[in-house]
Amino acid sequence: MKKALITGITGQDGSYLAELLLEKGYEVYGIMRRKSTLDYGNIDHLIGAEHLHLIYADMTDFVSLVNAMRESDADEVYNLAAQSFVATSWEQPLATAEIDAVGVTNMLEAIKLVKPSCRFYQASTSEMFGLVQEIPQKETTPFYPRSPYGVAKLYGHWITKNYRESYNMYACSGILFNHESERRGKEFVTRKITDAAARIAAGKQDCLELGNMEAKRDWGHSKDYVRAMWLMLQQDTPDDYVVATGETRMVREFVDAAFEALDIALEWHGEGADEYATNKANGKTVVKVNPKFFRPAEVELLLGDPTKAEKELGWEREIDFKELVTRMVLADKERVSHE
Ligand code: NAP
Ligand code: F7E
Repeated sequence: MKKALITGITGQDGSYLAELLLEKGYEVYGIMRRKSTLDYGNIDHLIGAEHLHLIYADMTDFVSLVNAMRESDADEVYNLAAQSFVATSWEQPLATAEIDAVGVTNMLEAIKLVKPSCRFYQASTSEMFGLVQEIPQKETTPFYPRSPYGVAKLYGHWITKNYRESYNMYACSGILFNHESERRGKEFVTRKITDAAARIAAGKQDCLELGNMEAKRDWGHSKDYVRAMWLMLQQDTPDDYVVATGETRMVREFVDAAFEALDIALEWHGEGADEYATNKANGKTVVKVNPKFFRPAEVELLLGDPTKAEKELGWEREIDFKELVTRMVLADKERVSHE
C-alpha cells in the first residue's frame, strides 16, 4: 500500500486529492493546522475513513514537517498548503512568503532528511505568468508575477526545480491555471458569484458587488486537476507541466453564465467603475462594480496551453466550463435553500 502525505488537505484541492488517493488504495496522511475550534474544512465528510490519518503541522514549522514525514513514511508528498488568496497577499506579504515560499524549502528539507526517495509535487500557479509575456502560456513562457503571492510561488517553483537538479530528488511542479468547484472558498470570484446568484434568486440578497469585470481567466474543475497532480508523480522522470483548459473567459462572462443557470437573464450598463447589470425580467440592479475589489496590480489575461500534460501524462479534463458553472450554482442553490 502506497503512502501519501498531503499538505493543505483541508482545502479545495486537498479534499479532492484525498478522495482520489483513497480510491486508489493509498494510506493517506494529511497535515492540518491547530485552530481554536476543531475544523476539518473540506474533508469533514472523510473523517473516520479507515485509511485517512491527520497530523498537526504547519508549513512554517520545519520540526513539525520532519515529524509528519517520520509519522507517515510517505512515498509521495503533495505540497498544496498555501496562503492562496491573491488579494490577501498584499495585506500579509510576509506570512504569504513564509508559507508559500520558505514553507516549500521546509518541506523539501524534511523529505531530504527523512526519506529522500519520496516523490514531491509542488502546487505552482499560473499567477507566476502575471503580466503575460506570451499567449497562450506554456512551460517555457517567461514568468512575470504581479502580486506577493505570485512572487512567493515563483520561489517555491524554482526551489523545487533546484532540489531536483541539486539532489536528484523526484520533484515536480504543476503550473495549474485557475480551478474551481463547489468547495471553492467564497472569497474567490467564481464562488462569490455562484453563492450570490443563488442568494439573489432566492430573494435572500439584493446585489453582488465585484471588482475588475474585464479580467480573463482559464477556469477548470479541481476534480480534473488533482488527477494531473497524481499523474505527475507516476512518471519515469520528474518534470514540470502546465494544467489548463485552453479557454479563457472574462469575469463578466462567468457572471452571465451563473445567472443563466438560474434562468435569470442580465442586461449590462455603463463601464469601468460605473458598470452594473440589471435583471431583464424586473429591471432590478443585481450586479455592480465596487472599486474596493480592484487590486494594486492585476493579472489581466491567463490562457494556458495544456498540450504537454495531455501528450506526456495522458491527462484529459472531463468537466467543461458550462458544467463547472452549473455544478457550482446548483450546489449553492441547494445550500441556500436550507439557510
Ligand atoms: P485552499 O482551498 O486555499 O487550501 C489551502 C490549504 O493550505 C488549506 O488546507 C489551508 O489550511 C492550508 N494552509 C494554509 N496555510 C498553512 C500553513 N501555514 N500550514 C499548513 N497548512 C496551511 O487552496 P486550493 O485552491 O485548494 O489550492 C491548493 C494549492 O494550489 C495552493 O498551494 C494554491 O496556492 C495552489 N493553486 C491553486 C489554484 C486554484 O485555482 N485553486 C491554482 C494554482 C495553484 P486551513 O484549512 O487551516 O486554512
Ligand atoms: O480572482 C477578479 C480578480 O480571486 C480572479 C487562486 O486560486 O487562481 C486564483 O487566483 C479574477 C481576478 O482568483 C472580484 O481581480 C473581480 O482578476 O478568483 P480570484 P485569482 O486571483 O485568479 C490562481 C491560479 C491561484 O494560484 C490562486 O491561488 O477575478 N475579480 N471581482 C475578483 N476577484 C475576487 N476574488 N473578488 C471580486 O469581487
